[in-house]
Amino acid sequence: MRIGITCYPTYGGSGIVATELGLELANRGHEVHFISYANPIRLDPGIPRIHYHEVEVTTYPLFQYPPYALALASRMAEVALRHSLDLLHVHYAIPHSISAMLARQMLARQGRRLPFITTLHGTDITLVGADRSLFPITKFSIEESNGVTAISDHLRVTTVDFFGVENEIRVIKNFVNCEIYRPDPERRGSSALAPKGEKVLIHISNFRPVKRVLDCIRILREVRRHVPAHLVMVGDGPDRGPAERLARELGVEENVTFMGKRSHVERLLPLAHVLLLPSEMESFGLAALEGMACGVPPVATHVGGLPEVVSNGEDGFLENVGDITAQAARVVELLTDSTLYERMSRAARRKAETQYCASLIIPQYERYYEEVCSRPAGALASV
Ligand code: GMT
Repeated sequence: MRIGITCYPTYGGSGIVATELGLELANRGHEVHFISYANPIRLDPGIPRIHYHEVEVTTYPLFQYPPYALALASRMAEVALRHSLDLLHVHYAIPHSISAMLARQMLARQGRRLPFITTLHGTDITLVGADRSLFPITKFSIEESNGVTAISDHLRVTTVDFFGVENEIRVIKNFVNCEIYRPDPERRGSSALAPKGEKVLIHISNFRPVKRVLDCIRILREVRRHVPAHLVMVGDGPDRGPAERLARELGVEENVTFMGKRSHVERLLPLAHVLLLPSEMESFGLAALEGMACGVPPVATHVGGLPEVVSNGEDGFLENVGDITAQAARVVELLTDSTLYERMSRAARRKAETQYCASLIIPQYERYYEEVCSRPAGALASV
């Protein structure tokens, strides 16, 4: 098939899932066209069957806000016509699905069909969609999509409850490439991350408030009362400064490394012992899955879709949001009980392999594409 993919190209789970999906689809023989304002972060150049089309947005003194959604719609229509795309697959509802809807209408004028699928990732529903100014258009964008997927059962139920939409929302869970993300027990605790041979804790996120990155610093301080440990913070965002400040205030700045943005986290994860994910909300928790594929058990929070990914006490631990004492105690348990650690590390890898490998999930997207494209034209809303 010829598929157009649109996502936020910067750091963030939805962009990562969209990019990895495109790479996997190209690997399976599909032509994949990324349409976005920048090259997606994990997309290296020169990959066969992967194409990138930049969206340029005109600035004009009259425009206080550049009209990105409209420029994107124009580019989608242009790319779809020129490359005979079979469908568009947009990640994150706002504004991508509205742009896709406009592109579909533009092509319909020329007698061409261009169905589009919207994949909901979480904050597009729980934060952006929940905002009063965007609620009606988010609901409309879901209703207008030819197909809608959600990355967890939890997000599907939340979306239906919240918006009262009646169209089917197919759950296709996030995935991980189990060949690229794999354990490397020999290098776990490598001096590259822990100069003094301490145990290594790792956190990966976009450092937005919803991730509660400050809790990672507090957890580290608690853990260090029992076990020598070093915390590696990967990513960047609004809470990086406050986290650095807190590390200084708590006297653990020497024990935390802020690495900034990294595009190859599969090279760092296998070097860590435990992954921290103390989020306020996660519709899925991709970082937890990536860690698990590398045999790194997550200590995370009991929220959103995380219980679908992490089986508490089997392949990781889930505790209440903000309960630093409980989360730190779980980390200490893992770091001091090698039998427990090995059992959980193996179970985490096994879960990723048996339930979340790209080879299991990508065919679900392929079947869904076929299904949406083969529906009779009348079944395509507004076409
Ligand atoms: O968590 C973020 O701030 C980024 C956000 C995104 O859309 O980029 O992540 C969401 O999508 C990820 C990929 O599907 C999920 O793993 C995250 O759980 C989800 N984040 C939230 O629901 C807060």
